[in-house]
Amino acid sequence: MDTFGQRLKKIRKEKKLRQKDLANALGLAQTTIANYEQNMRFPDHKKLNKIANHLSVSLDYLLGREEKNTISKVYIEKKEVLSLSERSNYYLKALLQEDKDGAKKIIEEAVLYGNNITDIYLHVLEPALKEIGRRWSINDVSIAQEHFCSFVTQQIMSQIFTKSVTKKKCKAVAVAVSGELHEIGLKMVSDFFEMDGWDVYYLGSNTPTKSIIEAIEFTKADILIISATLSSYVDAVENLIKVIRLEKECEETKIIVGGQAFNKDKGLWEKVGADGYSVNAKEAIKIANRLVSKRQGNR
Ligand code: B12
Repeated sequence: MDTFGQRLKKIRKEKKLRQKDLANALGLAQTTIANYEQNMRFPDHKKLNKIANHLSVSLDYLLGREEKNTISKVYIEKKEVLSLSERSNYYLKALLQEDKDGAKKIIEEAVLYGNNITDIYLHVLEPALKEIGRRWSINDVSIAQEHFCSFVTQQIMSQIFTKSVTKKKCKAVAVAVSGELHEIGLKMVSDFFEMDGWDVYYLGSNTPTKSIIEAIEFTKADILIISATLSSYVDAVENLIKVIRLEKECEETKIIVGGQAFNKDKGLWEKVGADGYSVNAKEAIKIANRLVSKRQGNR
């Protein structure tokens, strides 16, 4: 593996640039480039990004951590550090060009620049998925593209997700009812809980009522997280909550609901008999922590 200095020199020479040319283009002194190449100095993250952009290489390649320059074709055009919404647009473009490696790089770089995983979920991945849905509804994106984008996004989420080191001793079960196949929102909420120190028993989408009740009983869950995207499953959510409320062993469990079906009608969560609701994954944690501490206070 090359060091950063060796790699920089190699790329510069491949591009037939003199140290002076590169220095001028980046607004640096020639001696700075010479020092980088001799590993005497190391650029800060802004300069590193500038160098990578100017040379059209990925950060991993520039740092000598990768043997191949895997930078996204669409990403090469960008010149500055991106905001999260710009990053979301690049992510979407890469996905729609079936550029899986490029899409991953865009997200990995967001992590490298110190963005919170939660912000990347909410402000990069979620808007990109919603835009894909919008384009699908006007026949601008095919079903195959939509499936591919969902798959890559789930892979990326597993890749960047980091569990909290501090455990809270709080347990949650996460589900969507039978028939409901959307689960990325539910997974995001579950990951947020885990990052907050919760232990989540994730059952995912399309889960039968009986299995949900069994899971609550044996995990002794503090919270049940129910996600619904399609309004046609709201009745099933209401029925599920009714059944759970009749179970003696589930009486300590608080229930929160969310997802696009509930976001459309802000009062719906109360009508289905839930204990709480929130519009997104970040707020869901606050509601759950509040419900659990209230319950512990009542004991
Ligand atoms: C990917 C996708 C799919 C994938 C799902 C893959 C998977 N493994 O999840 C597949 C291909 C299976 C699919 C199928 C269908 N889909 Co679809 N799908 C989408 C798409 C593009 C993205 C969904 C997504 O992940 N969004 C991103 C997540 C992060 O957002 P979110 O779910 O809102 O979650 C956030 C919050 O709501 C909240 N939250 C979520 N859950 C919970 C729970 C709690 C407790 C709390 C507090 C908060 C919370 O936190 C999350 C993070 O902030 C959407 C577009 C869209 N607008 O979302 C369409 C979309 C949801 N689908 C739609 C449709 C119509 C369908 C189908 C009926 C299509 C068909 N004719 O077959 C089927 C239905 C399948 C079924 N029975 O469920 C429509 C729904 C329209 C409507 N108004 O109801 C949409 C909006 C597309 C569109 N613009 O028309 N779909």
